[in-house]
Amino acid sequence: AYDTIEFSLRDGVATLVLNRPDRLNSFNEAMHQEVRQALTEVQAAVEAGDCRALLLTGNGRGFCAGQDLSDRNVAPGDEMPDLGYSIETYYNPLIRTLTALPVPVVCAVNGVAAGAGANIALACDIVLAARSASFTQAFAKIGLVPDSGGTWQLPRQVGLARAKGLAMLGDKLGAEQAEAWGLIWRVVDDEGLRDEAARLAAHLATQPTRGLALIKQALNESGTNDLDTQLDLERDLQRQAGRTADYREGVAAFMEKRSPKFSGQ
Ligand code: T3D
Repeated sequence: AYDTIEFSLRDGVATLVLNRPDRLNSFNEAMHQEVRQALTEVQAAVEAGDCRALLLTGNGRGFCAGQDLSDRNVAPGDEMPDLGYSIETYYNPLIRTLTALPVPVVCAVNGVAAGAGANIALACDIVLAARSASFTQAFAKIGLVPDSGGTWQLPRQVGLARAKGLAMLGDKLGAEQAEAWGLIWRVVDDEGLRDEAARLAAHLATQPTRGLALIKQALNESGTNDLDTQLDLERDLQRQAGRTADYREGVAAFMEKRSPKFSGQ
């Protein structure tokens, strides 16, 4: 029973829907708490083998407009909020949880993704966006710095020139341009987005998910490793992957010319 989100776990897929549509699903304290609680449920279900993919999306015409600014409107002379505390307590743990979650995280960006909302989407593993969706690093327009990993993700995904343009101008980047720039996986027609994302998450949940978790780890760590370190990491992860039941099943199915049946073990 959540108020600001919808959460379900079915057939190995956890679905978390941001649900404050009148505020474009911006984060207030209650939504932070509920998202955290739902992700704790996801972590437990992953450990129990009951969850093999997570789908994140939003209700209404926005995906997420970042921080709810009505909680930040202070009169001159009043004490300013400590945004570092908010980042440390809420946004950073959220990004760390999504990044470390050992199952694929699919994000379906159903509308505008602004501020931290944009960077939460970019922290997911496979990002689909509705054709009408857009991404904006809105921070600069109110005197802030991109957070939630934006200053790390953007230069890696689109290069420094485009990262600086996006971060300093805060313009809306349309979904098709975001796809063309390599910021997201794919654009989907608006009306098909939710179904397509659900299909993709359901498909991933039937795949060798321990292997997928190791792929996620390898690609995430490649952001800071040199080639030598990455080669060593690949060796170690391949050793682990090579001991999974799903690897044995994958090879057996190939040799027997049949479809594999993966268990996530
Ligand atoms: O503070 C900390 O804890 C530090 C962490 C910060 C992380 C951050 O995310 S900072 C950045 C915060 N977000 C923004 O600056 C984005 C603000 N919103 C916008 O720039 C625009 O709303 C959008 C570009 C996202 C969408 O524009 P548009 O024209 O499609 O919609 P709109 O009319 O501006 O918004 C619709 C409604 O949602 C509107 O309310 P109303 O007039 O219908 O009653 C608007 O006020 C509300 N809304 C949108 N974003 C927010 C919001 N209300 C509160 N906070 C928001 N972030």
